[in-house]
Amino acid sequence: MSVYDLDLKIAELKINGYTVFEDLIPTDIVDRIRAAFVPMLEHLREREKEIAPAERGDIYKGMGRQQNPNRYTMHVPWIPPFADPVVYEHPVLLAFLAKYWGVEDFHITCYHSNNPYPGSEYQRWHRDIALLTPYAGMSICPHFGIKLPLTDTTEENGSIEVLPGTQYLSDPVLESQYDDILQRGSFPSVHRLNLRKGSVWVQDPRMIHRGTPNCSEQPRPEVVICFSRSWFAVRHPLVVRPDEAAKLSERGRKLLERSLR
Ligand SMILES: O=C(O)CCC(=O)C(=O)O
Ligand SMILES: [Fe+2]
Repeated sequence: MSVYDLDLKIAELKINGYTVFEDLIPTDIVDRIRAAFVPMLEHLREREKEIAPAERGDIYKGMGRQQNPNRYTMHVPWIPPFADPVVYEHPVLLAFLAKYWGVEDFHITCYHSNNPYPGSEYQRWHRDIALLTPYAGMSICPHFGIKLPLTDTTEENGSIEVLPGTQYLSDPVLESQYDDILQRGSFPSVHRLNLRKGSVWVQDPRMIHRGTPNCSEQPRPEVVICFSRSWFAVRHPLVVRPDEAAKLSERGRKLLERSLR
């Protein structure tokens, strides 16, 4: 395994609003997740012919929606091969989060995915979280998406586009205007995250970003495991079934203690 400079990675996350751990997960594990994931996503796609305001369906068969044309969100059930401790208990990721937050008692709170298909379009520029503190950018974020693309992400297949540094921008007047402002103004730091399969990236959900058109012939699935401080509430909390809970390691049980039913 490559060695990562965690202090430097934390500085990247703090300054840019994201950081990438290249080649963190063996690609055969990513392929195994993808092989089970895409059929479930296809099932959802067959069902979700219309753009829907809310996610629906059975979590084990494909709970999600068509969010924008040919772009699907889907919750991921906490079962193998999707829930793999090689990913969610990765020592580098856990050490990184413990170092960033200065505590060990953070939790896994959701498991979700973003999946542009051929024919998807630009999303609006957005954050994934409401402005937490208007007029005051908090230096520490209590909630992160740990994101694992299930394929290489490229200009062709709709890699995400980011505007680094905006995680601290806290002007409520600007919140509804990013699309217009970014189209008309000059923002040279805008760029795409083109990642090799096996890379994991950490996203500060406050950083402004958007999905882009997938012009390839294949879907571009990406799963996201949310890690949160113990006091941070999420909208769609993860549920871990008792039979899966019984298989957890001691660390896994602590990470998932809010989700055990
Ligand atoms: O993965 C992508 O293409 C971006 C999706 C996204 O930002 C969202 O749906 O909130
Ligand atoms: Fe987003």
